[in-house]
Amino acid sequence: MTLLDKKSSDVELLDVRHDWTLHEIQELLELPLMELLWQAQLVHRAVNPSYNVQLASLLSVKTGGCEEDCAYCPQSIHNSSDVSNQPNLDVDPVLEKAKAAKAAGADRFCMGWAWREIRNGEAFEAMLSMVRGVREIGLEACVTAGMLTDEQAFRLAEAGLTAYNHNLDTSPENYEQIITTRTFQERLETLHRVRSAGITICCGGIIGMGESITDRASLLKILATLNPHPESVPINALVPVEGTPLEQCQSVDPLEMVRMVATARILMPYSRVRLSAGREQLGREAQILCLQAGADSIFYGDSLLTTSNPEIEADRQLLSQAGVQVNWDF
Ligand code: SAM
Ligand code: DTB
Ligand code: SF4
Repeated sequence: MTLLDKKSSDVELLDVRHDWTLHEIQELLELPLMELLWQAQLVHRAVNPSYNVQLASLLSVKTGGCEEDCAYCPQSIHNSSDVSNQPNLDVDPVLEKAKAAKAAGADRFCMGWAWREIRNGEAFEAMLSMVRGVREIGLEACVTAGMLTDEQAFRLAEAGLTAYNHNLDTSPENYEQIITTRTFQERLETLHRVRSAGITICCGGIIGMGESITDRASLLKILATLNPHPESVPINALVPVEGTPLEQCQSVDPLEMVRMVATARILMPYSRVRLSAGREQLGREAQILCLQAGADSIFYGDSLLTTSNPEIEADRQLLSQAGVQVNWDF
């Protein structure tokens, strides 16, 4: 038996908890870095001994003009960023992008709509066609489009949707500093609807918005006490965009991202922890530390929704230098 096999056979020994306390989580976040990294590594190697990294490509299908007032978001009508309300992309060009993402090695195709909530009608029917098309191409499909009804969740599940992204963004205590047009409770209810329809949940948050360490612990506590844990947990570093109330926020210290990723890995051993927005500010070494500490997914492709992401070629080099395993099947 190789050392790696031995590690993977340890998987059953991992205790998956849903009763984490705020105090325990804050203690993890504040551990001496070496100790935190060691604990995260033990979990990460047990569940993912080959360091398999999932590649998720993102496309904004409906950009700008959103009624919500999220303070970080350039797509909100309440903010004066240089992002205008664009018409929805049609089904065919979206599926062309999905094919290109597949050809570049992506595993998942995530589509975003800058909406407060999904409304029935032509745009929703197109969303269902996009989901079916992405699945036929052989990719996992993820949608992020705000709140939805039970029936809409059911129809998305029927179309084959793999995951629905709906972030909590920050702690319940800090929430009203960031968003006032939708409550934290509404977010939890959306997650419940998605889960009840049998769709996996992609849910995480953002750091670097002026929150305290206790706020970060509190956000992680809500995620880690969901039962089951969200299957994907995106950890975003704020991309401060001109025209948003958070444009002046200082970039987060890359080691804060490492700490957040490592703690998420310990709390939610089997979830995909996605190193999400803000990778351009991180640098190669910090990203590699994040991969070592437990990140097992990245957004892959030259753009996020309205902002840029590292170039595909740079990411290929990064993943190869890190020595992680990627499902290139081209
Ligand atoms: N409108 C939908 C919603 O809010 O659920 C979907 C799109 S929204 C842009 C998806 C997520 O992107 C947000 O919840 C937030 O976590 C993240 N995001 C948006 N702008 C960001 C920024 N400037 N920096 C980091 N993350 C950001
Ligand atoms: C997530 O947590 N981050 C992604 C995805 N889910 C939808 C979006 C990041 C957006 C960054 C700002 C922009 O490009 O507009
Ligand atoms: Fe709208 Fe989503 Fe941006 Fe908030 S994060 S303003 S809901 S697009």
